[in-house]
Amino acid sequence: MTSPSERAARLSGAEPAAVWVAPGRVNLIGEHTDYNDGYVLPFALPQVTAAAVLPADAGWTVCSEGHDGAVSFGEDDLKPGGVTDWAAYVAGVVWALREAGVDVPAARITIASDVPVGAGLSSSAAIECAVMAALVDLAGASVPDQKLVRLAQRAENEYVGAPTGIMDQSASTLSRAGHALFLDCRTLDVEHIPFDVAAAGLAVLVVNTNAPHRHVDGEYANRRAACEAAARVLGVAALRDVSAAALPGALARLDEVSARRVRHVVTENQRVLDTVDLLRAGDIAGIGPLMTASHESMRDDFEITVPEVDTAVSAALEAGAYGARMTGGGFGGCVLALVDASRAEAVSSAVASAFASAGFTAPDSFVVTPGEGVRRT
Ligand code: GAF
Repeated sequence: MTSPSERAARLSGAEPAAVWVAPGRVNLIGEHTDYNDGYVLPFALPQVTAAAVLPADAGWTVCSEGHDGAVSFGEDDLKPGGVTDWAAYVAGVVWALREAGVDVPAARITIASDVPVGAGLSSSAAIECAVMAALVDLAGASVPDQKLVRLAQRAENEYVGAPTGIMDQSASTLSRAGHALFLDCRTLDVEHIPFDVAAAGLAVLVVNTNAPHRHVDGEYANRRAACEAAARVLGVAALRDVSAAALPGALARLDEVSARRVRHVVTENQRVLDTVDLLRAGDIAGIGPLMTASHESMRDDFEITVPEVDTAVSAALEAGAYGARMTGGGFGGCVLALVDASRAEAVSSAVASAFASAGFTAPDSFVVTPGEGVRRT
């Protein structure tokens, strides 16, 4: 099968001026910590979205191999709500760049992708980051990476209207092959942590549960609002400012549900830091229990899992995974399992059997290694 960049170039109908690809991501650990100014540890997937761009006479036209017909928009549409549905991710990028003073030339933009959509693997950020890099290139502009990340997040938050944090755009832009991206979401400081699972005889298995996303937008916004409300009650700028030592005192000041939300965020931040310490020491298998503890915290305290992901985690652990957890925003999506490389098939089969017994739609499983962030092809 041809690559997304080849397909995007072919669909363009003429030789593109530039083709950029940006990856989806998995998050090794650190869920719902990004909008609390905390820590995350994602890595880029080998699967990418490609954006091919060609200069045009006026306005912007977007085509995607995943959607029939082209969507065109002009300057008058460059306000939140001006373009809706899938093309909003592209219009939002044009809008955010222009808001930042980049003179985005008229263009025809063609998209092709291997990142599964609706699976919590950050297909939205992959589109945003690929289109942003391609348009900046076409404009002949120079924009620092951290600024590109902020602008892509702005497109998603303000133009598309999804109140997400900064993790996905950071992972898609800043990741390095063979490394996990340790990101401080307050400062945007990054450290590339070597994550060579294969050299350790291990593998990261992604199980796409294929569970339909349930109430995902409303529930995500609701969790974010609960965290921000709790931070106000506790008198801190963000939950990042509640240390593990201060947690018992903080919990005593909150109602029962808010206390569980806060406990997830504070303990999850600590788990990211502990995971990074273990990886720095070269102990990859040692992070397994932290992954599983993260899952239990998402299931019991943050309440963002669904039966399919809980079943996938339990089945993977029973089949010998070192650790397993849901990755991404929740309410469906994918599970990561850290396994011996030689056991990847067996764990994948065990999860499939557990799904069949439970009457769930069959899952898809695949092994991933950390890929490179956004790049020109
Ligand atoms: C989604 C969001 F887009 C991220 O910002 C992050 O909050 C994640 O859910 C949960 O960790 O992917």
